[in-house]
Amino acid sequence: MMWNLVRAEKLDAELLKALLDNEIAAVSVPEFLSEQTRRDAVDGIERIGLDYYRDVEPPVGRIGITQYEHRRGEENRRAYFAAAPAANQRRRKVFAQSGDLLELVTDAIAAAWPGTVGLAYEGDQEYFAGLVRVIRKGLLHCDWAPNDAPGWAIGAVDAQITWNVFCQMPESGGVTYVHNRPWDPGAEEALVPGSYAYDSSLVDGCAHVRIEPSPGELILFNSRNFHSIESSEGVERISVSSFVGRIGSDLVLWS
Ligand SMILES: O=C(O)CCC(=O)C(=O)O
Ligand SMILES: [Fe+2]
Repeated sequence: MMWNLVRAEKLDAELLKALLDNEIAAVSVPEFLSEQTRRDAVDGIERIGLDYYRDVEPPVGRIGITQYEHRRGEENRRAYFAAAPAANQRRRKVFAQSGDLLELVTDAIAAAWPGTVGLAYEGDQEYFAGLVRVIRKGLLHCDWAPNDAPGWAIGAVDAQITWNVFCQMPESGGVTYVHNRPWDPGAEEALVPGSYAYDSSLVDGCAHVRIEPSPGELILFNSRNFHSIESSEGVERISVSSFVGRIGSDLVLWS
């Protein structure tokens, strides 16, 4: 298979395996959400309202919590698991009218995958998954739990993908770029001090895909690959997402 964006009507095991093994760049399921579901989701998000990330520039609005922000120290880790059940409850409330988008995507993946698929657990403590975000611009970064979450249960994944369902998109901009450049220890040399971003020289000469999401679309890609989101203006770019990691033959979800 070519390292390209693949359009599909639904997910299957072959596509998921190709993503996990970085044999294809991304999978798109256009019109994953019906127009009614999409509108109900946006209404639910607007009713609850957004918070903003601490110390992230440009600002990223969101509903939910992230492991990434709690990655350093035992106290932060405890705080993440203390907050996760309420954050999962809040997500269910946001999507009470539309149907829980995390559940929709989990079901679509579970229907495709031969192993177990579900929320990640740390012993008997659940992770949070299903982050709502408003991204004005996303700098070059990757999401790779063995590096971001050593010592956490998710740190044991041997492959990681991210899914995003797009609830609202600006008329122009907001394009996602995914580069065929998986994280390796050498990449840390390109980390910009005091930021989550990496220097763009890291992906010079690497193949990439340009993804222009439409409202209602589901996009999945291998998040170990470096990726960025072009700036957008006007109507907010609203997405819901989580990571999916492979541990043995099982898939676990978290944000
Ligand atoms: O919003 C996007 O297109 C991608 C967001 C992102 O960085 C991720 O899902 O890991
Ligand atoms: Fe990301």
